[in-house]
Amino acid sequence: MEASRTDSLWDEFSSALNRAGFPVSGAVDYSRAKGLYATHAHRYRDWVNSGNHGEMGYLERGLARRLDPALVFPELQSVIAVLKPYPPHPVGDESLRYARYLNGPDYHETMKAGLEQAFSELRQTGLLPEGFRYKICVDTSAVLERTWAALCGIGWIGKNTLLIHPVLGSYVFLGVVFTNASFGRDPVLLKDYCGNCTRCLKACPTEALRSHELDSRKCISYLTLEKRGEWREAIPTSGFVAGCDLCQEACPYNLKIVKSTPPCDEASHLIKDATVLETETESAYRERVFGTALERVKYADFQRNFRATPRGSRKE
Ligand code: B12
Repeated sequence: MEASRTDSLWDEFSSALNRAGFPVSGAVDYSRAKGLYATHAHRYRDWVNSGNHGEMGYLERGLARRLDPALVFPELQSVIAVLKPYPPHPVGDESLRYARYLNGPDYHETMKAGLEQAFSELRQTGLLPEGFRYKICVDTSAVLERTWAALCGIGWIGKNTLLIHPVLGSYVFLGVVFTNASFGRDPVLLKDYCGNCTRCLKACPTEALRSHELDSRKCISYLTLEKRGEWREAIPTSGFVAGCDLCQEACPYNLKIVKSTPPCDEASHLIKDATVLETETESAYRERVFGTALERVKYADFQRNFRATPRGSRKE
């Protein structure tokens, strides 16, 4: 396809994505990004080989597919990346809190629905290329979402390993779409604006972060969300019963967005009343987390997290 046609095709896609709730999107042709992608996929391999993934076996099992994205989507021609901000305000306080991304419906569903909506609109208006096929990946496939998002130019990878958008910060979900269409686009790398700042590294009480790399085994988010069973040693949970935002809270790019975003309600499934959690049964827990991203955390592990916060520090 000639350059002006692929440019206008991408303009149509990006407008439809914007209307579907994704204020920032980008695209890159796989053939043009392959070399750069490979560098980061190799970093991923080294990261897993050094054991940084802890017990997240799916990260090990998906290694070959991450090294070769065509194994995930054989017709791969281009990759689209989108971001969607989530409420940047804290949920709870230092005695008992949840990571912000949990404050709302399950993002796997909402991101997928938004992307489907954009493609359906493009189909209805006859703007989808003939034979257009795609695969939506939101935490659901062996795909390096942050790497693709960075290659599509929708943010840079910060020292806390999160994708940071210069205006929207890092309280954003990512979605990646593999497609069989070409948009004729080169990788666009945003400048890394972290500079000399090391606030996120210092904010992590377990020293899980090295610059641009995370040791999951020490990360409170991993320990509260992904690690099953007993913790080998006590961790300072800082009140987090599910997930952790300490390395994001410290980021200057997020301080700005918190100030400029009006407060929103806290989802009712994020119970912060310690007396309720103290006696919550497994069936009550399952009912409250059903259909939310918190469903990933099993009852026994949620109770483990809850009980790890020193009772005395709780504000009743
Ligand atoms: C496994 C996982 C975790 C693990 C490991 C996290 C980690 N840092 O690796 C745990 C459970 C700890 C975790 C925690 C969180 N997660 Co998580 N997680 C994932 C998942 C499923 C895979 C990430 C992965 O492959 N990690 C392995 C490392 C090595 O890969 P990577 O982080 O992608 O890093 C690569 C890039 O950074 C790249 N790279 C580095 N520098 C550069 C520079 C350039 C120019 C380029 C091109 C690439 C590049 O190289 C690295 C190696 O390939 C992704 C979804 C997905 N499929 O990608 C969500 C995802 C990364 N998580 C997400 C979120 C929201 C979180 C939490 C904020 C949740 C919370 N509040 O508790 C925390 C943040 C903790 C942190 N500092 O990372 C979002 C991140 C959004 C964002 N703005 O970046 C994602 C993308 C899910 C989504 N679809 O929105 N997560």
